[in-house]
Amino acid sequence: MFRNMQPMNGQRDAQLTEQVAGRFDMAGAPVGMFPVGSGNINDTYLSVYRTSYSETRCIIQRVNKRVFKDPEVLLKNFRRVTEHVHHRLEKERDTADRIWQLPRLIPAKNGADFHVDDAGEYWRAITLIDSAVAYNQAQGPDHAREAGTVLGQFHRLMMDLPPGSLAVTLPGFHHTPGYLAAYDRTLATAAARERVSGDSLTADLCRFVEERRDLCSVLDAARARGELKVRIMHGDPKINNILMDNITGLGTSIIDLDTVGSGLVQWDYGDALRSTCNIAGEDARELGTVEFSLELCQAFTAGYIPQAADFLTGADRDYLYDSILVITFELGLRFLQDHLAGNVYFKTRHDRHNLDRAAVQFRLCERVEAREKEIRNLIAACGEEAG
Ligand code: GN1
Ligand code: MG
Repeated sequence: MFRNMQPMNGQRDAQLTEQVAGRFDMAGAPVGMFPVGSGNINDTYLSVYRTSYSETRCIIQRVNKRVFKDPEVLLKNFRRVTEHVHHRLEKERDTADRIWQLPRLIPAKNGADFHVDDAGEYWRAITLIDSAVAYNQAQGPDHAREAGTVLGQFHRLMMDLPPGSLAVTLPGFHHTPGYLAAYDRTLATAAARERVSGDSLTADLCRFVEERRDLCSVLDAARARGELKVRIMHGDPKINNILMDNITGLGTSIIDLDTVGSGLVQWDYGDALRSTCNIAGEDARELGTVEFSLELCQAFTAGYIPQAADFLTGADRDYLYDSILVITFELGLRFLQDHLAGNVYFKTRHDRHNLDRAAVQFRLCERVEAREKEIRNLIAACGEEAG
């Protein structure tokens, strides 16, 4: 499924293969669980099974309980969302221009939707979307357009699922003012103040936040005024959660459904764009290489809007630009807050990882701000083209 999802012999986790892989209802005997993917929250494995005549594979994940406090609710949502989408896809199959896919839960052998191990950790198995690949960065305009098509298609399929029908898996997710309040609380601690005063990059990033505090309420205020409507959205549609079919070259699936729930489609558009159009990637080493690509923005939006034409209102379109800026800023703020709190939320590879990530997102904000007029114009032009 992922480009980096080929199992490597040396990485096989023998203990998990023995203790976890066999708990799920897969044909054959488990022969290996291999760490794959690049998620910042859950741990993901490719699990391989063999019979005497075939091999099957699935994805197994350990749910991060520090982030998702109620894993059973998460799995209930997963089932609800995937059943809804599969039902719609079956109904539309004859008129669709491709085979759309979405992973399905594979039950545990005891019939539950998950397996809980002796340490109380929650494990789930899902089907592998095979012959498809996800990239950490956009490969060009065709890829970006397909990614936009996939997000628009997902939103379209979600529009008849009432917002209240899914439980909240992460309270406050994408509530930007809440992240600002959490940042303020963290900043008030002695440990955080020490991190700021001892380091000029940290101090610069904190200044960046001070200059843009008002940004945090833009989408929330539009929702409160009734301009933007709460619907079901994905929550995490970054480019590496969108799968491209290796055979047809078309977008085929969106994965990572843990944050699907009620919210604004603008959150998704903003999150997808901040990840698709950042040509240097989330982990850019050189801040000078961070740029927001207008070409990729145009391509993504040209893929998204025709799929979303039936439900996007004029006000929805008016806030698409703002959503890019707000969600980019929000992610930078979340990384910075986590750095100041001692790296307790996102997985990190070194002590300054969250700080570096925050610097990249804030630089991207500056590039988006510098190109506001062009971005607004190209979104409007895509809208007109779609009618
Ligand atoms: C986290 O785990 P992953 O990589 O799918 C995060 C997203 C961020 C993303 C940044 C539940 O997603 O909100 O945009 O990192 N997910 C959660 O890479 O916080
Ligand atoms: Mg995710």
